[in-house]
Amino acid sequence: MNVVVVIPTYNERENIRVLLTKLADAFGTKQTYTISYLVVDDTSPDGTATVVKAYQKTHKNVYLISGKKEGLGKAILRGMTEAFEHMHADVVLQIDADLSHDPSVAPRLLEAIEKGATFAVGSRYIPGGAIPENWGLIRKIYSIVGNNIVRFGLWHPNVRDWTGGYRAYTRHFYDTTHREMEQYSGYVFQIAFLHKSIHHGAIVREIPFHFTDRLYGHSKIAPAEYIFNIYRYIALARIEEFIHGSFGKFLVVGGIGFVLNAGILVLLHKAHMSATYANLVGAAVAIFSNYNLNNLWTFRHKKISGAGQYVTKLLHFYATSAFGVIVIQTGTIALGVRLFGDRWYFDFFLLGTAFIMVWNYVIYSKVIWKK
Ligand SMILES: Nc1nc2c(ncn2[C@@H]2O[C@H](COP(=O)(O)OP(=O)(O)OP(=O)(O)O)[C@@H](O)[C@H]2O)c(=O)[nH]1
Ligand SMILES: [Mg+2]
Repeated sequence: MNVVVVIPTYNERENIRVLLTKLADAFGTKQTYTISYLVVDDTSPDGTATVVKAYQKTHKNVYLISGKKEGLGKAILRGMTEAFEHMHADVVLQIDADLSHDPSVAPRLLEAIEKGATFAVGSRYIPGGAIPENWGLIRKIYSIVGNNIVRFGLWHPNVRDWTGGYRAYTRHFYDTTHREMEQYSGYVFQIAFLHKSIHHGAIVREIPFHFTDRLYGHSKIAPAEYIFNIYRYIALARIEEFIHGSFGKFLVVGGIGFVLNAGILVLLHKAHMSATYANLVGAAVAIFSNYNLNNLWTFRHKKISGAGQYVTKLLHFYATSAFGVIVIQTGTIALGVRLFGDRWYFDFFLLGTAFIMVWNYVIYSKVIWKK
């Protein structure tokens, strides 16, 4: 495993040497992987690069790239590009230079990757992790609430720490997301990268660590500046998921099924088949179409394959669809007509249809196409 530790720096003259030394101590010499360090400095006016260059004289595995200041997100992206495209990294470990991220935890992040995770997250919010005790109450609340807004807003309750930049990940997530990532900066960059990686199948493992305040230098990130962007990211991501996600596709597939069902009903009825039988044929064809289109498109990320599975699930699908139509939809009509009279039958047909849509979607996503 070829690991590149990416360290973004802006005015970290007092910290960078200490960090590099502590990381080297933490990894020791026993590890089974090769480790290089890549400092991504934005031509810090305090001369961080000079300190790094001096350090390089005695440490051959330390690299430096310098650029103009474009913010933390861009710096990390530049670091990833260099690491994955030019240094042939399999894994990037990303860590802040200000010693807020306890370097002794770094080997544990890599261990998680070796054990099968593809995205290891240093976490302040799981047992064993912590935010600084000396933070004022307001800052603590701010940090905890902020992370929970992201966690529940994006609806990934099992991942706790979204904004800390202490992580290790495999190259796949760089390959699949780096083009989109250019538009994000600051905390939103950290959130978006983790979120998009999860969408690309990341196996996330959180490793606890104690976050400490920086000892030297100044903070470059003004949290308030990013709050609006975080909300915007969450809102846009959710809208996009809704439109492009499985529910939208499920509706399109259902629409096609509806057209098939109605078309066959009308055609066969015109050919003198009784409406009941004609509708049964139409429904059977529509259900078959729904099953295959949902399998190939709506839930293709959880596609059913193999003949045995395919047939079993098809039978389940027919059974749950029949239950939906007979019990839920027809039941709603029967109950409605009984309570409110026959003239409302069509309204209850619509209500019953809405109920089956919910029923079907839940059964499809939670039972039939369960991962
Ligand atoms: N290359 C580069 N690094 C940056 C930039 N902004 C921040 N950094 C680095 O990114 C890391 C995190 O930035 P910090 O300023 O510590 O942000 P923070 O952790 O939210 O704030 P603190 O409360 O001060 O720790 C540090 O290593 C910074 O040196 C930038 O524009 N370019
Ligand atoms: Mg910091």
